Amino acid sequence: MKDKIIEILKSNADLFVSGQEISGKLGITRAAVWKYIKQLQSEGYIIESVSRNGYKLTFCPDILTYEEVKDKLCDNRIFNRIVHFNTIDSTNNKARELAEKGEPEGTVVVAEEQTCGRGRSGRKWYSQAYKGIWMSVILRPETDMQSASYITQIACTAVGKAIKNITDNVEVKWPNDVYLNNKKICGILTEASGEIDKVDYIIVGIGINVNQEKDDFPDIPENSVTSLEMEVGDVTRKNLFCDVLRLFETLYLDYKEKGSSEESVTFCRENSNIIGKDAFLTLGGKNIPVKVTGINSKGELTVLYENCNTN
Ligand code: BT5
Repeated sequence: MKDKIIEILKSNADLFVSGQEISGKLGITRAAVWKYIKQLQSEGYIIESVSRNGYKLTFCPDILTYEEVKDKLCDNRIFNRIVHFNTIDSTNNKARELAEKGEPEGTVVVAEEQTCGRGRSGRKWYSQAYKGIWMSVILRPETDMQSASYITQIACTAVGKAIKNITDNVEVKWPNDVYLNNKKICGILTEASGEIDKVDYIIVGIGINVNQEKDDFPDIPENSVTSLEMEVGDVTRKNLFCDVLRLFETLYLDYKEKGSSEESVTFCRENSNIIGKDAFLTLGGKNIPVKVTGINSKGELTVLYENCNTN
């Protein structure tokens, strides 16, 4: 009901709409309208209320509800269904739960705050309220498990390109991080379910730091993580959220319909911050020193051992 009230107020931009008109249109009492207006005000909407005139919307907050992003998502073919939470444990958990129940491809789960945001191997992911974009998308490509790595490259590219539209010096750290000015600004957690040769669904969790300050990352070494606020100042989360989804969709549909992943593999290669660097390859519990030589056309990292060149 709240979204319907916002819709009515938005369609009367800068005009007062009477409580009676809203209650008549929605078939609810004027007292109920008032209750919803109060809730909207507590979410950050500024709604003037003047007796005998009614209500006038003067400001919309930077939140990621369907109502706030739908205009920018209306041309999307798949990423146009938003499931929004104020607080949730992890958007990846919720997306998985929905996917298990048959939720279709393209559903986007997004939360203003995650209480148990996680990275790979259960590592903690800081996801404070309104400070970033915490989202997970459900994909159902007709392909095998191997494709999950392409999908991570596609997500890195979408985020990388969206941030490049705001500022320069964006890099990708294979396989799942985006860096800005040599500091991690985004992490991606891809989780797949199905058989080796047939994916049932893939959940791509994306965390992008937007409004954090230095003190928001207490256990992480300074200068290894950052946010857009720390690097460039104020960025509107809802615009960035929609940009990422639009770019992601274009790259994903190219991959799904034409089998093409060249654009994302090329982006990750050209903007890589590990090609040419020394690294360790963990094999059978041992750390083997290697030099990273590139990213091949399958999106895999290529490395040089002491005596031979292998994937
Ligand atoms: C990742 O893991 O980078 C994947 C993070 C995915 C987060 C998204 S948010 C939406 C969705 N729902 C979830 O629950 N998760 C996904 P990994 O490569 O393992 O990196 C984790 C490490 O990054 C941690 O051990 C910290 O050192 C660091 N870290 C934690 N929070 C961070 C943050 N907000 N920004 C940058 N680095 C962070």
